[in-house]
Amino acid sequence: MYTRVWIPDPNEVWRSAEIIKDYKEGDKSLRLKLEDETVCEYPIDRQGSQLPFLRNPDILVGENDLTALSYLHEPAVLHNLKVRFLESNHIYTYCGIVLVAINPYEQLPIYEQDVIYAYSGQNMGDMDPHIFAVAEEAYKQMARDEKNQSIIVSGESGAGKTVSAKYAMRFFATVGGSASDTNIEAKVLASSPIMEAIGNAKTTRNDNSSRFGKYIQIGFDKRYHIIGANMRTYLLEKSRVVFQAEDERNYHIFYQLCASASLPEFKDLSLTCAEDFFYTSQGGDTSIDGVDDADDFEKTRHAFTLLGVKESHQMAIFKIIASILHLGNLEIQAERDGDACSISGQDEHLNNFCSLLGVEHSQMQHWLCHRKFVTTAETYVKTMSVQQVVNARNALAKHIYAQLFNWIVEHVNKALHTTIKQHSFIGVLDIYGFETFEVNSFEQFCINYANEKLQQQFNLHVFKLEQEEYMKEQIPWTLIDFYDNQPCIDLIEAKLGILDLLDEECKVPKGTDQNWAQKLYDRHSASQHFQKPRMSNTSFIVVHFADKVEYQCEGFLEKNRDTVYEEQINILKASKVKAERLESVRSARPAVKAANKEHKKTVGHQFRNSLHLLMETLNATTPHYVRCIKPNDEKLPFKFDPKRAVQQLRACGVLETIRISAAGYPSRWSYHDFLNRYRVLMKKRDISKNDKKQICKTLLENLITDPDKFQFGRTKIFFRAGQVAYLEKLRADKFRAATIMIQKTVRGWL
Ligand code: AOV
Ligand code: MG
Repeated sequence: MYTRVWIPDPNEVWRSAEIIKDYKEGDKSLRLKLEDETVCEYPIDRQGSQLPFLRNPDILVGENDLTALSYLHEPAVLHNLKVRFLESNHIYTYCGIVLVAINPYEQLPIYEQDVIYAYSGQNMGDMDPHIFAVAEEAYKQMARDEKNQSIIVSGESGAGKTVSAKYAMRFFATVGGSASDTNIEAKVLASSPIMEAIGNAKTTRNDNSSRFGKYIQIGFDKRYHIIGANMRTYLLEKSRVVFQAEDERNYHIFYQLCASASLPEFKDLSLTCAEDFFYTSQGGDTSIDGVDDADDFEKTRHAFTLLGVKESHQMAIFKIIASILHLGNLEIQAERDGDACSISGQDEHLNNFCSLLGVEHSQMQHWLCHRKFVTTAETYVKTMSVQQVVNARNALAKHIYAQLFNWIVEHVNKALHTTIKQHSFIGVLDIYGFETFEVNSFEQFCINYANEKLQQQFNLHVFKLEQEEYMKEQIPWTLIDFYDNQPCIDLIEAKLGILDLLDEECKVPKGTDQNWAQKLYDRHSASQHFQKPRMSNTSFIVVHFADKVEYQCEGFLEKNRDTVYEEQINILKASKVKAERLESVRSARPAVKAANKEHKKTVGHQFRNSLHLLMETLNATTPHYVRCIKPNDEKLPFKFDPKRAVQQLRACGVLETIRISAAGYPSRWSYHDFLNRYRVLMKKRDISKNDKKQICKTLLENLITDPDKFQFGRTKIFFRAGQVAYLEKLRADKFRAATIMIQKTVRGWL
């Protein structure tokens, strides 16, 4: 039998081949036969260190746990996932403790209630890999270890994180359904459509992309029934409220409301279709294939009602949403030489904005176009240019939306709150995935920074767990090093790192994005994770664990400061609308005032703190990891693009986990299973012995000469990578020899 290998391929990433001439030391190439029977010479360097990766024996292909593979390398992992996905439509595969989930882009009949019941109470290894199996494992461990659990879902934009998180929550709602009639499970599930309406939007990557991070803790009582939940959210992408790139949309709720504008109860909102508003039409296309915004709006309202948000409060929410749309349509006219401008008192959108929010019309008209400056000596009012007015107006719109978002989160939390004592919780983390666009700004920087932190949490945990297993099995083990992304995290968050320098530049009165860029170049050019692009003085590159990303500095300072003009806020505060939900909009901290104080916290600073808190929380729980993979960019069902898949496997740390496993003992068999499979390699007199452990020892010491290749644990035998393949070959040879003998005998008879 020829040695089967993988060679690199520009399209398939890895391609199968056979070495048809034995390799001798000093050979400059290998003679290979490809699958299409062509023969080629494959160049290798003199030491033979570039020998191609070896293929796994066929018995291992299609394994539902990648760590069972004997050769653990990228081509093996990719091939195995592909075979499972394309040949048997299996979207889930384990990679040790990680569940890999490939987005099928097709509704599969694997999520019904009876499937939940089938997984409930089962052991992870006994069933096909599934998100329900991971959820069950978390539920079981919560009870067994009396410890809080987390399900951490990651993967790039559109990979299926939000869908996975929802299925996990559905599992808990079903198996942890309470006996009482509080309907708490339904309420926990109802939080999803609400949060998606106000925090998800269509991007070029995903029609339903989460633009905020979410950690929802589901609380259980002593009998492990759901008693309530609490949600924490992370940095909403506010810029989307006022700007959408081509083919993208604003938050769904705007379109849902516009699609229902003709309903009699919404007459006062003075809305028309989404094409008519600047804040909802910049992306060009206001619709999403397969989505009916009016239908979805019904679902959003229903969810609000289920959570106990009164009709009057719902109406107040919709009024605020509508007011933002009117704000975006103001007609701002330049005056004098362009250093002043005005908005007509007749502007219908200004009228609508003011009446919807109950704010004073002439005041608003004035302060949208003027700014007050306070110095120690005097207070004076200045006019603003059109651009300044637009910026201030946009800042106000973003501010109102963000306050509304926070108010709704608070309200959802109130509805899910319980006074019953919580025994333990399971947290489900669903954040925005790592992303790179044509133009990357502050938002992408924060999103990718969050993913960098999560990756580190993952590395530390996987290593710790792996090494603990060796201790438990009493395997001699010296702690080993692993790839640590701490240097990249330091570059971002340590003293005088990117965020620190950004905060400093924000404090300098005449600070600019450009000056900040210069300071970054001066300070960090030596860092391995930082690069200055050759052709640009206004951008910088961070070498993230997942990919290199170039960030445009323009706008960082403004987004980090996040200021809104005090005068505009003051008018909102004086709003005559008495409904409670405006409270938060009115009592919003006037950012300018705070900025004048020295210690106003910047967005970057707050985000860093909230991530630290998140890590603390996660580290205090037992984590369960789900890694989602997006198999193609066209959103086609069961299409597997190996290039895209491999890029994500590299990025999301699945291959890292494999590497970690490869440094240790990736394959393990219980003594019992090992005997069953390799009985054929044993001598009769050895098998008759009673001590299974001893039989295995005798056998392996005979078969594998290098004692470093295996270890005997308390209950399992541990193998280094490649050993199971070797044993499989011996086993196959043995069978072949037996077959030949039988054939000879039979021939002898004839
Ligand atoms: P994301 O959360 O990972 O992206 P989603 O969970 O929103 O991605 O998934 C994107 C789309 O893929 C969904 O709207 C579904 O159409 C489809 N999909 C995902 N998982 C499944 C599944 N298990 N079965 C069927 N279809 C699925 V982002 O939020 O953009 O990072 O910020
Ligand atoms: Mg999502």
